Amino acid sequence: MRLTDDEVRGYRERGFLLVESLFGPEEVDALRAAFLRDSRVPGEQRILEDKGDTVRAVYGSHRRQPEFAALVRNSRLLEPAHRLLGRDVYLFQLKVNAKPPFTGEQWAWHQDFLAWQLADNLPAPRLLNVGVFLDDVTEFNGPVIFLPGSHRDGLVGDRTRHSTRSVQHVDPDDISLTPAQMADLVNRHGMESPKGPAGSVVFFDPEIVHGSAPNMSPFPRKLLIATYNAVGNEPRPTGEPRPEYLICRDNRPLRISDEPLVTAGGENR
Ligand code: HL5
Ligand code: SIN
Ligand code: MN
Repeated sequence: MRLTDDEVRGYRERGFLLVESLFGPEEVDALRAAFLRDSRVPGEQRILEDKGDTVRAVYGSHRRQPEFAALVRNSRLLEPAHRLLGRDVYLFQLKVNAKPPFTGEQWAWHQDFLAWQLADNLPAPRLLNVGVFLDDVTEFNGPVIFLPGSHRDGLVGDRTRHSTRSVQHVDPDDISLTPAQMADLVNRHGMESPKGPAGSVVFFDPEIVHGSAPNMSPFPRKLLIATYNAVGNEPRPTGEPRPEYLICRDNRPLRISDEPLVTAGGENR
């Protein structure tokens, strides 16, 4: 999957790039089945919504489900990662934000790199997020909203306001931008929410300001986010590093492998 020069330019300027229907319906079915299986595995990697007992997010599914292990090496993700980061990359984090119908809560306005700088002492924002839509994303089911170009402001505001020495997952609520900051940012950058059928992919920058509203629709909005880090930009934790399911320690460069996602997990698992 080669990005065109125009697409690369668009990504650099705007901080995100939507490519519709990069994965086909059978591949999406396989990924959804793998997520369903994985969301039943109890453990710390599974985050529940505050109210009720629906799943908010699951981390590190590539460690348990072969479909996700295959996905992170697929050329449709890895080629753009090589192109946009300009060097060897490894998988830094993989999560699925589940946004279930009716109960999926908001993801507060934030910049990812702040979380990783505070919690993991990550040196530089040399990462790429790849969001894979596991459901159709519409205006109704809580699409991610981006502030185009906001990544070029760098980290916004006073980071000493936050003291995230979390050993667990950092919820965007913990590092959220203030209403005053958001009013100014939206005034300067505007807002845009990429939408499209399941199987579409949105590439986005670790410093772009983003967030999403609750899902009050009857439709799920499962979003997988694979985050690649440039080899050489590993976290330098001062204390105990965060658990492996959150922040991968295996920094060996990923090599492209287009093993089919559909058969990767076997038929009847
Ligand atoms: N939950 C992530 C982590 O690493 C951080 C958030 O969207 C990414 C801000 O704990
Ligand atoms: C995130 O930034 O990880 C959450 C975005 C979302 O799932 O809406
Ligand atoms: Mn985020």
